[in-house]
Amino acid sequence: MTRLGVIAAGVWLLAAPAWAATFTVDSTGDDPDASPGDGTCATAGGACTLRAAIDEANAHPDADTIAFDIAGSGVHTIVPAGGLPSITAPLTIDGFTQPGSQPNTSATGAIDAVPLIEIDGSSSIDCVVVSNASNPGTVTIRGLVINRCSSSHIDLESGSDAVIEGNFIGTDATGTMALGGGRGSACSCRAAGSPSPPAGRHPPRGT
Ligand SMILES: [Ca+2]
Repeated sequence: MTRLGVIAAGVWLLAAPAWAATFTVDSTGDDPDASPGDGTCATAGGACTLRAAIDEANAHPDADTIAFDIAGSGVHTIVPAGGLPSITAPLTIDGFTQPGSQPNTSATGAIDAVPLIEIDGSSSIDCVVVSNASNPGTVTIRGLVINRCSSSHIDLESGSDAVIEGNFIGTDATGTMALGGGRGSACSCRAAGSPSPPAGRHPPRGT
């Protein structure tokens, strides 16, 4: 290899993306990961729950993905006990990866998105909390139905970098029925610096 080639290879190694993982949720359960940081999403029982996937992703500073492949048709509902772990590292949670789910394809008019992963926050205060200021990188939350959370459906802590797209927030999975939560508003998302969740309905948006 020429000297230039060696230099180029060295630059490539420095610029190569860090190892990123995909953790695939296969259970609507709520158990934590048995061993965060071992690179495998697995509860003590061997399942990969959303809680376990976030545990594992948080233990891994690279930009991971949480996908879904839960057996059975229809909407799959996850009911976290006491709220999910805050997301503290770059991460994409993509509910549209669940088989049968799809993002919205209609630019105008009727919404045809099919979200099949629901987070029922009846037992949560803040349902999804993004707090990755100390691990810079984007957190993307897409393709989820999030409802019934007593405070914020999505809480973006100070310094966090997030993309929120194609979710049904504060409604059922059809996007047509308000299910409450979010301090009484149909949708409640709190961004960094805002003293309280902005009230009002935010129409679901598919992408
Ligand atoms: Ca693990």
